[in-house]
Amino acid sequence: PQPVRLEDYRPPAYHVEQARLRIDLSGETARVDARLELRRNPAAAPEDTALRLDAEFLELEALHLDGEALDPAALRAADGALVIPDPGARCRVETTSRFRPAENTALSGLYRSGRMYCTQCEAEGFRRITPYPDRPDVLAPFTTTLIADRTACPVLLSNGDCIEAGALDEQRHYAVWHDPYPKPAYLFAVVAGDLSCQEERFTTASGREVALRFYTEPGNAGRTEHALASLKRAMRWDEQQYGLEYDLDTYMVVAVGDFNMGAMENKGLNVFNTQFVLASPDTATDADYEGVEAVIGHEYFHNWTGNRVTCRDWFQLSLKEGLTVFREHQFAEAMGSAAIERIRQVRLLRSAQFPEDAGPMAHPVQPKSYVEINNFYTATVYAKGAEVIRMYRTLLGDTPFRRGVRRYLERHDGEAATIDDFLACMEEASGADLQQFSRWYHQAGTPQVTVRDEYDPEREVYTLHCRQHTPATPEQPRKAPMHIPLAVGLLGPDGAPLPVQLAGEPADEAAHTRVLELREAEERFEIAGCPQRPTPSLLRGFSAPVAVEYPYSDDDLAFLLARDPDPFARWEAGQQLAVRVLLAEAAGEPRPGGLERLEAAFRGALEAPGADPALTAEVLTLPSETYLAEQLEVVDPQAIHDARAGLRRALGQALTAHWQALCEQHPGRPWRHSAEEAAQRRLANLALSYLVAGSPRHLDRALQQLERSDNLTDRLAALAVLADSEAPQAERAIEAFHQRWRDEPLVVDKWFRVQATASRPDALEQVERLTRHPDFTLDNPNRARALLGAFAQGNPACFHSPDGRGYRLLADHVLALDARNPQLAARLLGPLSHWRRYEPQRRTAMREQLERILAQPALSKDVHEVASRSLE
Ligand code: DPP
Ligand code: ZN
Repeated sequence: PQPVRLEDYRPPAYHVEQARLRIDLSGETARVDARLELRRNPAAAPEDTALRLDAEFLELEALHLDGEALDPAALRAADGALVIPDPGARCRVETTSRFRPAENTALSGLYRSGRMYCTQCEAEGFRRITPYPDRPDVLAPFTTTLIADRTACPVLLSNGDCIEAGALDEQRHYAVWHDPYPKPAYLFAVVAGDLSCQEERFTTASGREVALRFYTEPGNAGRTEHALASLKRAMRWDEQQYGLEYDLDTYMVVAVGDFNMGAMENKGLNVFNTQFVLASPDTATDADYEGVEAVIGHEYFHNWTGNRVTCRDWFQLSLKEGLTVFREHQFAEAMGSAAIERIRQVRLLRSAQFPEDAGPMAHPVQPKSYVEINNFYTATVYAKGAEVIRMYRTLLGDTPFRRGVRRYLERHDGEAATIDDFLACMEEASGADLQQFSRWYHQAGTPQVTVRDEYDPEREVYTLHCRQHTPATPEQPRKAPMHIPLAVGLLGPDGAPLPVQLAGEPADEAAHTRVLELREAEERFEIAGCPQRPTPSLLRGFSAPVAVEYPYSDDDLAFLLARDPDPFARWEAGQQLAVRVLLAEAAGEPRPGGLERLEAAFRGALEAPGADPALTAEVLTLPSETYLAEQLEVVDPQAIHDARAGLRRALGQALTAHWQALCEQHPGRPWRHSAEEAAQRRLANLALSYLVAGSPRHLDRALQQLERSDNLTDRLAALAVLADSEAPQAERAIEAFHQRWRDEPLVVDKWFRVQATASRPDALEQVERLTRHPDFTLDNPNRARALLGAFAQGNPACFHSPDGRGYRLLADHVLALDARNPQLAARLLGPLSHWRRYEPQRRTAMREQLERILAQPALSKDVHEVASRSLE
């Protein structure tokens, strides 16, 4: 397959002025009649006179150009597109096509999920509905007539507002929807089915009355309360924070059980994976409630950053995703605890994005080429992209930053924009020169910042020497220095925060946290007015997506953990202390006194008066096995696992009384959704897991909790502890849980996930067995991810079984899935791409599976690209 390159971008030859669709879903075969009014694009190159209508998965029945019949077969290009050589300056194209939604197992385009019909068009699904210039820089107003059986599909939805509806005959009815906002085809959606609806109203700041409608299959009615409340908070927050209001009379969200992504921001008609919209105490954990609020916010925020202003081409994906993830993060920080939110963002970045940036799939936030765009909905584009947006704010200040966002939205409203357009608005709004900063979009890899210091007691000057280096990544052997905001604080020997006053600057510019701007490969910063040698607190708030190295002593880290006023830096100090102890243990050279020091640090955190329980829980959570592996050149996952499990056991035993006390502090009231109570539950459940890690005699506590809890958070925490155990009563409890919840797909997903990630030596055999469980299916993406994705990513020791069985298991399923749902297959394949990092036996076994996959005939572009890039 040929790659698509950014440098080859050409403006579209034609614009669509009007798109009219008639979609008839009343039979097994969907029939789509499209009428497109087109006009030559004056900005197109003169030689680009052919009209290209992408098409795939469709049977083309008829094609008319300005009323005259053409033979579609004669105009089809090798990739299925219709290419009409020179249809004139203005033309009308009418097509009739057919396809079978039930056979659309790729879940891209229009397909069936359960008993309803729904769509997913991002990135290139619309061409599976009707022939169309399926590229984001072609924007059109859509009018859509949807026809279906009245009993099977009483609800008919599309983008915009419903302008007409009625009966067609005895069996069928129709609805006409009109979306006045010109949009690219990837934001198109239709839904048809027998759906329950929860409706509420929202009045925008300027007085527009908006109907908010949440649709689910009838069995899930009553589970959209939390999502609705979250949506209202998001709408209000965007008005207050950015002055952005909703712009249609209806905002609809539909919950769909079979969905490749988390959710989709289609104009006026969001389609959501059930996992990110449904919430009830029996089917969603505290973390799921937070996830729903975040994703509801994310998709809503896209209405401006993504829909009103969209992307010129898919190389600009981070223009909408990085910015929208950042807005989602801001929203979460405003609704809950900013510090906790930030810690979670960093955890995710380090466990998903850093490895990506260090592996064969590494790509810049703005990739330069792709074979299959679906492979570029990545942690780099999303999470690192969001960090880049955060850095603008850190460097420019909040007010200029918001001014820049406003300018960007005003200037490009109704247009398809580029990352350069956004950067230009930021420069204009702030007066700053961001040319060096733009490298964050173009250079892949995680910059490494090395800091050394010296202290001059005579001059009372403390000097930080900073060196930066970005490692080579595929196709980018050499990197130029980045513009890095490094937020720094200083602590005096007594723990007091010291003002950071750069030498030569007036004292009144001093602040307790200063953002140093790194621009050179090496540079130094002199800080004046330091009567004693301070301890530096570096990268406060995680001010840049970099890895910082400074030779802290263990004492320094313990001191920062106890005293740093920046909560992120405090947490980070604790994590780094744990990393040292764990890596030394994994290398077979235990750090003398390491355990004692960590135990003391944990004890300090547990006993700190007035501590925030949410932050305490974060501090007491050891770094993940993935993050630990990231620190090593050559990874032995079993050694890492054993070190971490051993430390958990030791801490479980050393602090038994503390854990017991915490378990008993559980709220005890009937469950309700609240950040404070969620933090208490988190801490209590963490305590339970340490207790059981310390001694199996505490298993009964987990069994009781499983039986007595009134909510999924506590049940699942107990279940996870039980899943690690091979005791017969634990196995019975797991079975009973399935019996009790077998009719709740989202709970059954968790049941699979808990077993896939269990810390027990036979987890691989369990997963093999579970792939044959009657409830397991590759046809449902959530289920496939719950078992196979969770196992490959969340159970490194067992997935990386040295005999290669875990790899074979994954490869078998990737191949089985490839012909049905290539997007999902490619995603599941991801963990194998890191084969080079492992010790030789595993490395070879992983490579063999990648080679075996690549040797298959008729592989999808999706899987082919991941497998071949991995082996390059
Ligand atoms: N655009 C969706 C989202 O990130 C996913 N395709 O919101
Ligand atoms: Zn998004």
